[in-house]
Amino acid sequence: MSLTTASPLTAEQVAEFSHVLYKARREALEVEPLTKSFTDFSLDQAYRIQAHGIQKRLADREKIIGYKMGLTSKAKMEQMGLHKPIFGVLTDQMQIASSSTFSLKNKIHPKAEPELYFITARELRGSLAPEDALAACARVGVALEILDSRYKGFKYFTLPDVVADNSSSAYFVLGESVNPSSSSSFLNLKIEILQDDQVIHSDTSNAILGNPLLSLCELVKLLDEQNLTLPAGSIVLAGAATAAIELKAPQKITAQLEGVGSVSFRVEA
Ligand code: OOG
Ligand code: MG
Repeated sequence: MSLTTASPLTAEQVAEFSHVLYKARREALEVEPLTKSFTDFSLDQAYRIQAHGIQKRLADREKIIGYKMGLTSKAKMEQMGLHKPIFGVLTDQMQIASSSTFSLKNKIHPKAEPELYFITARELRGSLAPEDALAACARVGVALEILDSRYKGFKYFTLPDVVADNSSSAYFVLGESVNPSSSSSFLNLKIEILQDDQVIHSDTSNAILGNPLLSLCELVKLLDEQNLTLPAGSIVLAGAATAAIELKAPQKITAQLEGVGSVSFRVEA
């Protein structure tokens, strides 16, 4: 299965595949990876399927409020067996208030992971240096991302499959944040995920591409490849610093970022 020889998808196939994933999400059904049950396709084509799925959500009156980066740490690359940063789109329907309760009803197989987030103060485009990214950040904070892949057993095997599925995104919770006056605001900070107040995974913020600002730069570069810019006021999840943990009820999930603060939610059946 070589990605370079994948034949282009027709507009009908893009619409069909995005519909399969849309229906799986809405009905909390698992589906086979698209590259397994249909045909092989490239990463570029996967972003077309992702964008088509986002258009369907916009038609459902959702609004784009930011982006998530994925596979930006070794721990995540190893957990998923995939080794290249990717992005997904965040809509307002995906955001959950901090300290709220998350129901497992109508979910497939959700997992949580600890992340840093940025809120940008101005539009960003093209190729950026970390200092440019820093200068454009209004806030940096700690977040929990709740992933829920639409693929059977949370296994998709190929990057195009996960990208088509909006990079497994489902929900996210933003926690405490600071005004990043310098990059020391978030370099080399301990970041942890806790289950019922017990630390399950721990690493440092540098686990994210060596410097989480590089995740923001990478997102802007990936968007530019599709002639897109990152609007001012966007929320950007930088990608998990550690592996994700499965959600089960009852459970309390917390993420802590040294010197910045924490975020948590409770899981109910
Ligand atoms: C892909 C999404 C990865 C992250 O933070 O690395 C991601 C997945 O794990 O299914 O969100
Ligand atoms: Mg993530």
